[in-house]
Amino acid sequence: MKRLVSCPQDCPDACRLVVTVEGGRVTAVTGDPDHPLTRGFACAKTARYPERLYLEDRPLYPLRRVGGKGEGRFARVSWDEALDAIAERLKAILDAYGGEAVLRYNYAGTMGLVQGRRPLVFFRAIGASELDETICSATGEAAWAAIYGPQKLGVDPEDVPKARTVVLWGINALSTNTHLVPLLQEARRNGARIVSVDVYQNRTARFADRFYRIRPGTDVALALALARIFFQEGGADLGYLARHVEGWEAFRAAARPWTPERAAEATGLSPAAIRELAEALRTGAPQLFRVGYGMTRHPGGGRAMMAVLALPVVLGAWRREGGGALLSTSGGFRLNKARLEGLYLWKDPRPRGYLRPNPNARHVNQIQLGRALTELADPPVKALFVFNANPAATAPNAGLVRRGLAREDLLTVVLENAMSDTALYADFLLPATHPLEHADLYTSYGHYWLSWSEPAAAPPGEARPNTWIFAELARRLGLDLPELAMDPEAVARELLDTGHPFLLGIDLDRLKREGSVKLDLPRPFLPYAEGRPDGTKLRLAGIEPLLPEPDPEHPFVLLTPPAHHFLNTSFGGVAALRAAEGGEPRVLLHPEDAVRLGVADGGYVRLENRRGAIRRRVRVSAATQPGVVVHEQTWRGLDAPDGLPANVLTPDDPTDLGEGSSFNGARVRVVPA
Ligand SMILES: Nc1nc2c(c(=O)[nH]1)N[C@H]1C(S)=C(S)[C@@H](COP(=O)(O)OP(=O)(O)OC[C@H]3O[C@@H](n4cnc5c(=O)[nH]c(N)nc54)[C@H](O)[C@@H]3O)O[C@H]1N2
Ligand SMILES: Nc1nc2c(c(=O)[nH]1)N[C@H]1C(S)=C(S)[C@@H](COP(=O)(O)OP(=O)(O)OC[C@H]3O[C@@H](n4cnc5c(=O)[nH]c(N)nc54)[C@H](O)[C@@H]3O)O[C@H]1N2
Ligand SMILES: [Mo]
Repeated sequence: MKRLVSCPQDCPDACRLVVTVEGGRVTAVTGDPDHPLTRGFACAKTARYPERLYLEDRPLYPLRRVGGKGEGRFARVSWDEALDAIAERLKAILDAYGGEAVLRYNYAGTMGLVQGRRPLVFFRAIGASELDETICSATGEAAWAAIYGPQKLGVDPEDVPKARTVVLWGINALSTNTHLVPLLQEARRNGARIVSVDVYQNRTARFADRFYRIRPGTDVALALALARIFFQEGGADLGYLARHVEGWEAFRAAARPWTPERAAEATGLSPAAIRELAEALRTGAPQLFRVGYGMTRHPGGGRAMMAVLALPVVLGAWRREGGGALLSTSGGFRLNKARLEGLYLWKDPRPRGYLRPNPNARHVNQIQLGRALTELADPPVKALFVFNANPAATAPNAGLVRRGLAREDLLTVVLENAMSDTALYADFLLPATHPLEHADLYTSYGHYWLSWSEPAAAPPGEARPNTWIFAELARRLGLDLPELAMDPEAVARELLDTGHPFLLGIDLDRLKREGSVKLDLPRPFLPYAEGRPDGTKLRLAGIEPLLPEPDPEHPFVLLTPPAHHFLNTSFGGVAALRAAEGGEPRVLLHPEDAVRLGVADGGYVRLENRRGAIRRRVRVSAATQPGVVVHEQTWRGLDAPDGLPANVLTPDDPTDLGEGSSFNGARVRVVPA
C-alpha cells in the first residue's frame, strides 16, 4: 500500500513523500513526483525511514531509570506507573518550588504544528519557565526583521529559475536544501550564474560556477565592500532606495571605508575577486541571495546577516521576479495561532489548583541550558521535560548540559522515538510516535506549500503522540486542558480559521483531498518591491562590523556545519548513514596545518578549549583553509569514539542580535593524539 505524507524534518524542503507500507510498517520511501518542489526524489536521509523508524534501541514502552544518570539502563513500566510517578514528583515540585522550577526543552524534531507546538499548552498552564527558542534561526530572524519587518517572506523558490545571478551565501544547499537544486539547475540552463560564498569547499561550493572562500565571520566586510562598489561604481538602485527605503544613507556611509583592498585583508579574498563578484551582481539582474544561517552562528553574526540582506535592497533586486533574498518563507503561513501554544492562558493568571498561568515567568535561553541546570536558583530547575530535541548533543557547551543532566535531584522526562544522548539521562523515557505514525499539519520555511499528513504506519509497541502524553499528565494534575485532548484535525481546523488572504480557500477538507496546497500569494509575488508589506519603508542602518579577533591560545576556528547524511541527530541511529559519513566523526584539517602539527590523514587529534576536549580522526583536505577545522554535524555523542559530541567545545554565548547561537565562534587548540 502506498501513502502520501509530509516529511516532518527540520529542513526547508518540507517534502511530500510516497511511503510504501506493508503489514503496518514503512518499507520504502520516495518523493512525490507530482509535487513541484519535491519532484519525485527523497533525500539521502528520508530514504532511510524504513530503518530509522524501527531501530533496535527505539523506546517502545515507558521506561524508568534503574542505572546511574547517563548510563541508559532502564526497566519497562506501564504507562500508568510512569505517568502516576511523574505526576506525583511534579506536584511535589510545584508545591515546594512553584511552576518556574519546571522547564521544557523542545525544538523542531518534528515540524508538525500539533506534535511540535501544542504541548506548550501544558507548560503555560502550570506557569513553567519560558524557553526562548534561539538555537537555530533567532539571529537571522532578528536581522531580517530589522530590515524587512517581522514576516519572513523570502523569494518564492518557484521563481528561482527567473534569477540571473544566484548567490548561495553561507548555505550548503546541496546538502541542506537539496530540493532547491533542480531549480538552480533550471536557472543555470536559463543563463544564470551561480556563486557560493562559504568558509570551506562543501558540495555547494563544488556545484557553483564560482566559489568565494572567505575567513569565518568576515561576511560583513565582504558585503560592505560590495555595497561600496554598487554605490560608487553603479548598481545601486537610487530610485528604489529613495522611494522605499529609510536609513540607506547611513548604510552607504558605513560601506564607504570598505574598499576592496580593506575587505580583502579581512576576508582573505583578493581585491580582484571582490570586484569580480560585484561586477557579476550589478550586471546580472535579477539577483537572488539564498542565505543560510551558518554566517549568523558567530559572535557578530547579526551584523553579518544584516549587511548581506541589505545587498538586494541596494540593488533594487526585489523589483523583479526571481530577485531578492531567501532566508525563510515562514512568514507566508498566517495561521490562527491564538490557541495553539496556550498563550491565551496568560489572560487569566488567577491560580486554580495547579493551573497557574504566569505571564511573567522567567525566560531561559535554550542555548544556555547547561547554565540553567547548574546555576539557576530561586527556584532551581527541578524538572526538565525534553521532547523533539536532543540537547545533550545539539546544544552548545554540551559538557555543561551533561553535568546538569547528571544532577541526582533533577527529574528528567524525555519523549523520544529513537535513542538519543539526552534519553540516556532520562529518569523516565517515554515512547513517542514518529511523525509517520500520527497526523499533523505542516508549514515550510523553504517554500509556500501547506500540507496535511495522515499516519502512514502503525506505532510500534506502546508509542503515543506527545499531546497524548501531556494530556495524561494534565489530567493527573487535575488540569482541564481540552486543547491537549483535541484530535489533530480539530487543531488543524482551528489553525486554518483565519481571514488572511494567503489562506483564502484553504480548509482542512481541501488539504485532505490535495495533501499539499500552495498559499494564495499575489502574482507576481514581489513582497518588498514597494517597501515593507505593511506599507512602511524598508530599513537600512549603519553597520559597525564585529570581526573575529585572534586568540593565540586557541588558534583554530572550529566550524560545525550540517553533514550531508544527517538531519541534526535525528538519523544518527541509522548505521548506513553513519557509514556514508565516514563511519565516525572526522575533522577536516588543511594540509599546511597538518604538516605544521605533524598529523597524517587518518590520524587522530585532540581538539580542546576551556569548555572541554574531544578526540577525532583527521581528514587532511584543502577544502578547508589554514586555521579552520571543519567538523560536519551532528553526530550523536554516543556514536563518537570518545562518547562526546563536538558541542562540548562550542560557546553558549549569544550573538550580537536576537540572543541566538554562536556555534561557529568556537576556538580550539589542536594537538596530535
Ligand atoms: N543534510 C542536512 N540537512 C539539513 C540539516 C542537517 O543537519 N543536515 N539541518 C537542517 C537545519 S536544522 C537547518 S537550520 C538548515 C541549515 O542549513 P544551512 O543554512 O545550509 O546550514 P548552516 O548551519 O547555516 O551552514 C551553512 C554554511 O555556512 C557556512 N558558514 C559557517 N560560517 C560561515 C561564515 O562565517 N560565513 C559564511 N559565508 N559561511 C559560513 C558553513 O560552512 C556551511 O557550509 O539545514 C537543515 N537541513
Ligand atoms: N555544533 C553545532 N550544533 C548545532 C548546530 C550547528 O550548526 N552546529 N545546528 C543547530 C540547529 S540549526 C538546530 S535546529 C539544532 C537541532 O537540534 P535538535 O532540535 O536537538 O535536533 P535533533 O538532534 O534532530 O533532535 C530531534 C529529536 O526529536 C525526536 N523526534 C522527532 N519527532 C518526534 C516526535 O514526534 N515526538 C518526540 N517526542 N520526539 C520526536 C528525534 O528522534 C530526535 O531525537 O541543533 C543545533 N546544533
Ligand atoms: Mo536549524
